[in-house]
Amino acid sequence: MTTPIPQPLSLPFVGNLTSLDKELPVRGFLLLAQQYGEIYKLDILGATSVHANTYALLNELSDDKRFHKAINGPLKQVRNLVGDGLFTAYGEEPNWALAHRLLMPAFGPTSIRGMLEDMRDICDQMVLRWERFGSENIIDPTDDFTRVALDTLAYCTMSYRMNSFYFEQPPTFARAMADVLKECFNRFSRPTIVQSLLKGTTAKYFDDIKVMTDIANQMIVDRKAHPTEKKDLLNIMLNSRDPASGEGLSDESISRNLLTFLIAGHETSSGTLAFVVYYLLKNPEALRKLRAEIDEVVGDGPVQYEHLSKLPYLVAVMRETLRMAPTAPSRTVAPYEDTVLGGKYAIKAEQLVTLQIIAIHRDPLVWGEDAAEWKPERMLDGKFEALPPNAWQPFGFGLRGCIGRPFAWQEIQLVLVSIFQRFDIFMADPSYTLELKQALTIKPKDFYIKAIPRNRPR
Ligand code: MNH
Repeated sequence: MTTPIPQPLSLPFVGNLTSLDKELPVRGFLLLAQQYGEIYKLDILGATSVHANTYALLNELSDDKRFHKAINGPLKQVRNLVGDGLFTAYGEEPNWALAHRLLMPAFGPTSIRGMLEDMRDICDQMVLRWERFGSENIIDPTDDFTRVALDTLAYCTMSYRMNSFYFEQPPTFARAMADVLKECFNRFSRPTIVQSLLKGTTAKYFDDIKVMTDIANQMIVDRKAHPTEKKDLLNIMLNSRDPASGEGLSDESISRNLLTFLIAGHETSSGTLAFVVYYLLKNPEALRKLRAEIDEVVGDGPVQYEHLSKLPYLVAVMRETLRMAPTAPSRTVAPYEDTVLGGKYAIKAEQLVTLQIIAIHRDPLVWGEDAAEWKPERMLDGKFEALPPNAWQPFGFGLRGCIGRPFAWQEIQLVLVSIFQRFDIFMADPSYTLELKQALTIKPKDFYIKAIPRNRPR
């Protein structure tokens, strides 16, 4: 016997459109999870989506044999830019498997370790900026972290200097990318009829896509004309061959993946940095503990690779932040075949099922009654390792899980250590409490800080 999946009252023509929160989708989904519990479905303009909100369902849905990643919504629009690049490829597209095999080692520990100096180059630009700003200047950390993340990616993947810290306005590439991503989101939210009327908007969208694609293609042409020994991702992609078939990546696939790393890697990382700073400022005791750990392990000299594995409290802070504020707040899968979920909900083959990770990460059955509180201690002393399987999932799952995780982890650690080592940081408005903004990812909204160079006793 199966049970029907609950659904909010559906209106003629628009279905459940009114249940969506257009400005801040996660807010709407969290509300629906409170109202409907573990699962609900929505009909939006004729398309049905099922939404899962508990750990039990997440664990069942984390199974590459029964479910595959679905490319839908804004993600499908992102294909206009990067096509079958790793992030947006359909699982059956041959370039996904080839790029996955060839790129896994490129994102392995040795390779990422080799990028530390390039990451430091960019991080130091931000630190210097904050130092020169002085203590009275108000800093928009979300904005500066976006510059760090984007510049780091461009530099580490293709040795391209975006130089975001040198300009008030974002560089052409960054501007085009921000506009394209925003428009991907808008295109997905608009009815087709409205979309077809927006000729100018569409033309600009494809112009921006061309701006970005031209830069990536030019990188490949330049590198082929002037080869270097550097082990950036561009060289790795140009030189890798599949051991089995001897096949390499086509120039088009390399270009698409270069752009994919910039897209998949910059907002997720920068949002995480901003959330960590927010939670630390809200929890002075945690900040004090982190400070003590950094002072003891790193001191006031440059962060070395060896330090990064000796910062358990920092790791707990990052894990807890990604639990409370997973910057990619949901992911969508579909079953290969008709199936039954949770022993009672019938799901047809290829029915979209969205995992509301932000809601699932607060499931009291896993995280306890204080699940809605930020407490890094719950990730310490083997407690993280003892979590039930798949309970913590900010980086997705399985075959289609995040390939950039070690890259992001090292970069975030480097930036956090560098700023808390050197600055006393305060909220510009001490009464600020977290508000979110959302495009493809979530970030803190209207969050501002001050950074005062630290006066440390020697
Ligand atoms: Mn990342 C996939 C989260 C940093 C490159 N990433 C994913 C997924 C999540 C995710 C979730 C799975 C999405 C899905 O199932 O639809 N990623 C993050 C977070 C951070 C992050 C929270 C930082 C914090 N990601 C990065 C960085 C890079 C990167 C940095 C690149 C350097 N991510 C990817 C790519 C994929 C991905 C590429 C797609 C992998 C695949 O499908 O084969």
